[in-house]
Parts: sequence; C-alpha cells; structure tokens
Amino acid sequence: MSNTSMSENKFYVTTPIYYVTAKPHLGSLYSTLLADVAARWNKLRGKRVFFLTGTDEHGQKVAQAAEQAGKTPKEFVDSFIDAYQTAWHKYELDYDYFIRTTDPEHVKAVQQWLTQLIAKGDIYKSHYTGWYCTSCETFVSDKESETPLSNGQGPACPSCGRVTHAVSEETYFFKLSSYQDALLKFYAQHPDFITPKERLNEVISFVQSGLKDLSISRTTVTWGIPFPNDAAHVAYVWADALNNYITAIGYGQPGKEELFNSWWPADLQILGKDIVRFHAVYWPAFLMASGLSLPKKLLVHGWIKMDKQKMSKSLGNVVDPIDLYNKYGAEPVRYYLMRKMSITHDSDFTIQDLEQTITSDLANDLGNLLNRMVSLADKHGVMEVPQHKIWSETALALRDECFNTIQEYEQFMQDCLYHMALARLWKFVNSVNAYFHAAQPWKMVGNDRDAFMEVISATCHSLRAVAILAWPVMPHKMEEMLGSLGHTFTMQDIIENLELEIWNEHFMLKKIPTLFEKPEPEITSVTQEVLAALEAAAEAPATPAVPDVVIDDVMKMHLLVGTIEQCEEVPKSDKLYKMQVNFGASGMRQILSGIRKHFTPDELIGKQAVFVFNLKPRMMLGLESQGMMLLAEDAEGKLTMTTVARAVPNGTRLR
Ligand code: ME8
Ligand code: MG
Repeated sequence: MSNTSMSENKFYVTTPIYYVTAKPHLGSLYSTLLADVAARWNKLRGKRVFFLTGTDEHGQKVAQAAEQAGKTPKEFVDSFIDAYQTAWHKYELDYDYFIRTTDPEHVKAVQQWLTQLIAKGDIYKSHYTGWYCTSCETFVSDKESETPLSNGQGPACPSCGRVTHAVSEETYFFKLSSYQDALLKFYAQHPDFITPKERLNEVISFVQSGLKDLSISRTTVTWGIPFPNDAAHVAYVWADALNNYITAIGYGQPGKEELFNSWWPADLQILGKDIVRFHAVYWPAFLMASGLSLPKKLLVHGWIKMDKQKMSKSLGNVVDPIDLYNKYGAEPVRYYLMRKMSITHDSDFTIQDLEQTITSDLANDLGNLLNRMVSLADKHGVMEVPQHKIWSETALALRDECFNTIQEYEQFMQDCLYHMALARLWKFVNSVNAYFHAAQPWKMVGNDRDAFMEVISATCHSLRAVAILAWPVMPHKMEEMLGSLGHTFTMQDIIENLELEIWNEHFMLKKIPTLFEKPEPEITSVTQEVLAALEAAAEAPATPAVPDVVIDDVMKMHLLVGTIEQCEEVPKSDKLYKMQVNFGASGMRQILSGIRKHFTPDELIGKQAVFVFNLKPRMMLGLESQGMMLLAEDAEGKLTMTTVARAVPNGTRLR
C-alpha cells in the first residue's frame, strides 16, 4: 500500500484531555462522545481508526485543588482516573488509548521536545511580568485586560471573568511572534481547518492583531514537567498538555517512529470553544516549530448549559453522567446528547427534555414501530420474510426516501453535524411510521397476502438502514434491532453497500424485549394540574344543574393514559372503531368508540389518550368494549382527543 492511500484510509481523532480536579461531568462526556461517534462513523466507512482521550494532570490549577483536598498532587489526580475510565466504559466510549500527562513516556517526550526547540533557538530565557488566570491556566496581557485593580489583584480574565493575579518571574519564552505570518498563510490556505467557520474568523483576527512571544515555563509552580537542564523551571501546563496529541502515538520515543508516522497528522481534534486559542494558534505554531504537519480539522463545539450557565467543574453546576446512566441507560443518553445539543451552539440541558426525547424519538417513533411490525408478522405466522420481487409505487417512494436519507445523513456526518444528521434520520423514521400506518397491513392480511408481505419487507429494509446509520450513536441498541430483523452487524464497507442497495434482502424476524423503555416520570405536571383542577372543582360552589361530587367520587374513577396501538373499523357499523389500547403494566384493552366520522385510524394510532379504565365492560355489536375514550366536543359537534401535554408511561393514572 502506498503512503497516500494508507493515510487516506486512516482516521485519528482526539478529545481535550481534562483537568483532573473532579469527576467527569456531562460536558466532558459530550466532547468524548463526539469523538466516539466520529470514530465509529469512520470505522463504518472502512477506515483504520485511532481514538485518543485522557487527562491533563499538571499545573497550578490541579496543584491548588490537591492542596485544598489535603493530598499530594499525584495522589489527588490518581484518585479520579478510575471515575473517568469507568464513566467512559459505561458510555461505550471505545477509545484506543487513555493518556495521562504524568505518564513517564509523555514526560520524557515533552522534555525532548523542549530540548530540540531550545537548540533551534525557538525557545529563549527572559523575564515575564503580567497577569495569570489559574482557572484557565492562561497569561493575560495588558492589551486584553481592563485597567488592573489597585489592591494587588489583577483584572478580570477575558475568558472566564475570574480575577487574575500578578506574575513576575524568570521564564522561557516560545517565539510565537515569528510564526504569525506562517499561521495566517496556513488559515488562508485551509479555510476548513476549523468547524464552524465563525471560529476561524475569530482566530484570524486575533492573530492579525499581533502575536507576542509566549511564556512556556513557570518557576513559582512546582507541579509540572521539569525543564531540561534547568530544574528551577517546570513546563507551562499548556506546553505540556498540547503535546499529548503526538506523544500518545509515539512522538519522541525511540522505536515508535513508524507508529507515529502512520497516525499523524490528526484528522479531527475535538474541543470546546473555551480552548480555541490554545488549539488554533499555539498548537499549530508548536507543530510548525517541530517541523510537523498540522491537524486536518478542529471541531469546536458549544457549551452545555444548566440554567443558562456553562456547566463546569469550577462552578460545580454539574450533572453526573453516572446518575443519568443509572436511570436511563447509556445509549438513550448518547442519542439525546447527539440529537439535542447542537454542536455549533450552546445548548441547555434539562431532564424534561431528555425524558421527552427518549419517549418520543426512541420509545414511540422507533421502538414501537419495530415492535408493531414484528408482532403483526408474528401474529400471522410470517416471521420469515423472503426477498420481495415487485415493489408497488408506495413502497418505491419509501425506498427513494431511504436512499435520499442515506446520502443526506452521510453528508451531515462527514461535516460532523451530528444533530442535523439525526434530525434527518428521524424524519425518515417518521416517514416509515406514516407508510406503515397508511398501508394498514393488519387489514390486508386476509385478502392480499402479497401486499401484506410487501409492507413488512419494506419496513424491514427501512429499519435495517436506520439501524446501520444510527449505529455510531447507539451501537448495542442498533445491533439488537438488526438482530430482531435476522441480520448481524458487520463493519465491512457497510455504508457503501447501503447506498447501492436495491432492497433485495431476506429477513428472519425475531421478537426481542422492548428496545427502549419510556422513562418513569417522577410526578408529572400534567397529573398535578389535573389534581388541582379536580380539587378546585370539588371545592367550587356548585351550579344548580351540575350535581356535587366529593373527592372520593372522583377517585372512584380510574382515568388512565394509554397508547392506541391498533384501530380497525367494526364491520356492520358506520360509526364504530375497535381499538387495541396499551396501558403498560395494566395490560392491553379492546375499546370501542363511535368516532369514525371524526378521525382516520392514522390520526389515532400511536397517540396517547385518556380513557376511563374501570368502566363496566359493555357489548357493542357482539364485541366487548373494555373502557371508554374521553373526547372533547365543540359547539359544532366536532370531536378532539383528550391527551397529555407530553408523553407519559402507558398506564399513568390521572388524579
Ligand atoms: O481545558 N459543555 O480541560 P477542562 C461542553 N485541560 N463541553 C464542555 C463543557 C460544557 N459545559 N465543560 C467542559 C482543559 N467541556 C484542558 C484541555 S487539551 C490539550 C487541554 C469540555 O477539564 C470541552 O471540550 O477544562 C472543553 O473544551 C473541555 O471539556 C475543557 O475541559
Ligand atoms: Mg475548563
């Protein structure tokens, strides 16, 4: 294999390495998950993948936190590593290497890097006077700062707003200023270096405004990599940390040159918008000084916010990924973060939104569709679905939609716009739902077997495409879904095959346990509102025409939320529908309702509505009705379903 084809066929992705001052939180999970999705997506494209993550363990910030905890810095950082690795394993973050900047290989390689740059004249010794923000581990120049405060404290850090402190010490400088032109030339020649583009413009104007040499050593900090031949200095933490991206793949380590050359340059480096300058200015300049190529792309994402503030270890307003894992499982949370956090902007995290997304996108739209299709096939004894030969117009339209989805999804994934990719894919999931309901296969089975099998086969093909496309985001769930279709997941050129596919697969259906459970809500605002209204009604002065009830009367009635799973016309009646309603733990019920003039089955199937669950069963045209659907009638006699403002588990009782 030639060098070029080897490098085209590899994908090296990195995450920031996190300061180990606390356990990981949802923000650190998010960056690492982005890398995992990118890694898996590229595996699916047949690439050789290396995925690196790790921890940033030196510097003043970590040393201070350790001191506050009453531990030595090394004891302190060691105490968190397990929490990181455990969280990443639970979330199926399949990294190839976890680097710690206290690893001896890294320490030695950084020292060698410094020696080399000193010899080259890119590092020189002088004196630094200015401001320092420990939280950002960054020097703040007078140019960037407001007028210093008089009480000895420095101006606010332009990045995080915290107070900076004065620093005046002997230091080694890196000749950043001499790379200004080369950097500007590089940005101009590589307009795609940073995604999204706005961030590149910010970087360009920062560099154009003039670069000063960068202090890269500290004498007032001892927790760091000792400078070669000058033990009074330790490496500035960013000069140490940024190099992890090359030391992890063997840079500066004898015998590992080939390994290094097979992975470098990185194809994708993921980071939050808080650390753009370090990655887009200092890091490329360091690489230029060492004569190394620059990374191909930086993906800069926005922040996850809680109550409008950036979620962060320093603020402490964090969500523990382990709590979410215990309650919802790894893959629903992965889906939520990829679907709802828009990569280019800041996004708010709320539990309500997470639960709502799991219920609607995963449990209802996808899980229910698979379950309904397989149950229907099972009911009619056709678990083996042969190749379908001649497709009808409607099925061909769905197939076209499937092809378009694959192409558009692929483009979004290549551009790292994962939230857009999933939004596009779920539009297709909804098309499949609409197709399935409109086709009404449960009606066909008696009279048109071939049409019935076509609907099952088209749905299987569609779900198979969804499973493969969504695999980077929910690997195990999608493998389970494929298993239910009788297929096994393989990594062999799978996207390319999908693109060529003419829907000639054979399926062997298998019932599987519910793919996505709906989250159990604590107590919903809906039920609280209903309760309040009932109480208010019970207390309000009665109007003469309406008899009083007391709360005991109200509580006699069991009003339950259920999902209408099936809906068929009752023969010999022009009014009645026969519905199968799912009440979760309270079981399935057959309920008849005279609403045919008002709704099509499509408008009912898959919807949640409110039912009187303990109404005495009644016979209607020889069929038993085991409950009653509640409806609202307007002045013109038009009926509307009563439903809940957001999805709740089936069987939830209104009180
Ligand atoms: O900056 N939303 O480490 P760090 C989204 N050690 N992403 C978030 C986030 C949030 N609320 N909070 C943190 C450092 N992140 C350095 C990096 S790299 C050589 C050295 C993510 O622990 C995001 O990727 O402060 C951010 O850039 C990174 O964690 C910062 O982690
Ligand atoms: Mg930070």
